[in-house]
Amino acid sequence: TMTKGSKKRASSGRRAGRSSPRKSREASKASRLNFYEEDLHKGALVWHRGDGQEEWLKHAYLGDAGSDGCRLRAAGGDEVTVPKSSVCSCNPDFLEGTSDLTNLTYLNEPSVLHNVRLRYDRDEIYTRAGNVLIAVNPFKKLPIYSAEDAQRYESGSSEGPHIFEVAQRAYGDLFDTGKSQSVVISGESGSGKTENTKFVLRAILQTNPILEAFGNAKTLRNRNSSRFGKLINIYFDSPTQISGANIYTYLLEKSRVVNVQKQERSYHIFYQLCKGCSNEERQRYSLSDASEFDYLNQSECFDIDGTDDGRDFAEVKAAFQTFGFDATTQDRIFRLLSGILHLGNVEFFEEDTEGGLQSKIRNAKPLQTAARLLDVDERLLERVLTSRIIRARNEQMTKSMDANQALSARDTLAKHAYAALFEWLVKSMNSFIGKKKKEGRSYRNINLLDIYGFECFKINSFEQLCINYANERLQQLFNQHLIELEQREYKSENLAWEQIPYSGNDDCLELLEGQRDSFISIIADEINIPQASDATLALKLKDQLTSHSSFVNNARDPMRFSIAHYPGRVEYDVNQFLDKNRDNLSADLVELFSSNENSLLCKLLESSPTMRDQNNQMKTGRRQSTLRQQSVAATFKGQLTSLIETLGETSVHYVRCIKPNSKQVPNNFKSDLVLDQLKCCGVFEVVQMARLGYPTKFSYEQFNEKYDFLLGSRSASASERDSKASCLAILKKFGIDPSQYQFGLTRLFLRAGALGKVEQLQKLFLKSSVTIQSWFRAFVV
Ligand code: AD9
Ligand code: MG
Repeated sequence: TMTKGSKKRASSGRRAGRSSPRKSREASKASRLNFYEEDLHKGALVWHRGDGQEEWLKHAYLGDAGSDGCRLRAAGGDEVTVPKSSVCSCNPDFLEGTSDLTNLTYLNEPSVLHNVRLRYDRDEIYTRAGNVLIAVNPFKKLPIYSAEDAQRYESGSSEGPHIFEVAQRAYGDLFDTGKSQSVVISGESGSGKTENTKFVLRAILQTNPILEAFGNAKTLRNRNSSRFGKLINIYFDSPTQISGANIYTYLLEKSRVVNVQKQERSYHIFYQLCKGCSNEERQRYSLSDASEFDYLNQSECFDIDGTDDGRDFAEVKAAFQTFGFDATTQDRIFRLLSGILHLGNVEFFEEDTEGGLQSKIRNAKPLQTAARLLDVDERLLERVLTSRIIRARNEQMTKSMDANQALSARDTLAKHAYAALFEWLVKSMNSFIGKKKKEGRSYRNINLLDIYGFECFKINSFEQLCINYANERLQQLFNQHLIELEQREYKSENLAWEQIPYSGNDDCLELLEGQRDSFISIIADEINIPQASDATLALKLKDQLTSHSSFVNNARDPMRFSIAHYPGRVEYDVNQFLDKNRDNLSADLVELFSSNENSLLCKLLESSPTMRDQNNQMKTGRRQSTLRQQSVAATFKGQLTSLIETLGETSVHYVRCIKPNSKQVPNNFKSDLVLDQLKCCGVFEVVQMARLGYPTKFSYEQFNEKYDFLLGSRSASASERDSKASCLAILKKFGIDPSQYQFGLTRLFLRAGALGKVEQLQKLFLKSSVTIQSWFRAFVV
């Protein structure tokens, strides 16, 4: 668990590693945001939190008490004298529960928290923070997602913060600006990303039963946790014509197929299959209760409260139908899944032979059943699980494997089979929903991103490192888009502007993915060293990264270290890092896959990109060792980089999901937990930017061209269009306050909402009706 304690330590650890920027940030926050004594009259309300108290409480201000203290009266009537540093200004009553945090007069932590909490208590889970939508997970069904609700956002009669509003805006902007759009939904594990994505995607929800059954699982953080990342790309021919969609997936956690920790589950589909099959299917796939399968019973958790696996299985089957998977194909999929389960029941023992320890299969039955279901030869399967063929020049030698190696070969096979099935399902769905691009057309698109959220468990492995790394990249994009680039532009345009300090996460990313001396670079080298082990990797990591400010060594345990991620510190264990990064199959397993072309398993593995490369290498006789192998981490880095590039070419709408409690229960708001999330994801800085910044920008020519019609019949000449003077005339004519704009070197900069009045006028001219529904309506399958 990311306990309060560990977070505290995490942030102080980071602070220690950092020098002035962080300090000045704290100082300026304190002076600018917290306590404005000059505004106060006697009896005015302020926030106060005493030492060791969890909540901020409202107090009445009574007066200055000298030497940095002031007198307050608590709600109970007691008078106290407290340090000013424990007091924050309170917003006026009429702002209580405002739907946009940028409206708040005082943007201090208790005020923002109070506002979000007040709304949460009223089931108003969405709040705006300027351009960012904050969504607090209600952990209960709210009556705000009906077709009528969507309709109201579509027609413009509802405007409150809502995920439908974001969808509507993305859609509207797509056609207003002609620029592709993205909706990026982020937040910790269990905060509501996938649910919000589904609301945006309502009408193509049909994709979800399949993706979720195969890619989601119960974790300690979330009963329905996404174990893969996905980007859904919807492209349009015209405003009402969706021409297709494409799903890209990122790094499925395949270790879950063979390794599940207590209280968690493997992928939903396995339990659905065991629960939902008919008697006839049960026989055909030799299925019994989930508890009969070692891959499933190791975690001692089979059911999820509120989830009916049998019913969900029916949904998956229905979705298979919709997506054109016929009965034969479904049968092959279920055979493969059952085959994996039976494979997991194969056990080994070892015998001492001349050639070393030789593993033997203890129980013939599961092997036989697995071979039958996977459509591979039983003897061949037995051989590849228990021995390895070494090819040297013209000779072949059989080398025995001990029981551990055999187990590992078995698990490797199961993991690869499942991952290949997942890849293939996505590909098949894509060929169904993705229509061919027509030549010479330019397509506009909307991207929806829903990846796995930041995770911190007691023991964290390579999967968590990848998940958290992906979140760091997204956080960096967020900072760059909303805070950094914007301020850089003000500077280059010579605006009068006082920098809003923020703590970026570039340090941490440098540690993770830098060209040299980073996790990824060290892992990439190490997997190509034949003698390397997890221990040598750990040694190198510790040796080369210790001086890094985001790296926290664990001196007591040679295999462990922590990283100071933007939401807090996470401890990782290096065990299995190397295997998980090499992620290859032995030559024998590759051979197994080419043995039967009727087997779905063989077909999938042969055509999966990673396998294909390996297979080709085998066929051409080039040995692994002569080729530099790419690590899984480096491949993932490449995928993330291209994802970020894709998003960078679009206008991004951010949704930040917040988890109000760790118990996954409704009506439970843990202030410190929420505040931590609001702080570390940059909400305070974004609101500051939105209030003080100039988000609306025009070149002088554009502005003149767009608005000079409002001046009456005169039409500006080209030279006038260029001039600041003409812009100023327009601004003045419409009574826009000079505090609301600045003239930059090349562009006019306006505060948010400055053009409200002018825009309203303009709307009457250009009545546009865009709809949320219509972009999906065309798409209902
Ligand atoms: V992870 O990173 O994939 O582990 P997510 O995707 O952020 O995580 P998810 O959307 O799966 O979290 O939400 C977790 C659970 O919270 C859901 O299963 C719902 O039970 C619950 N939830 C989230 N958002 C809503 C909502 N808007 N309305 C009702 C919700 N319930
Ligand atoms: Mg999810």
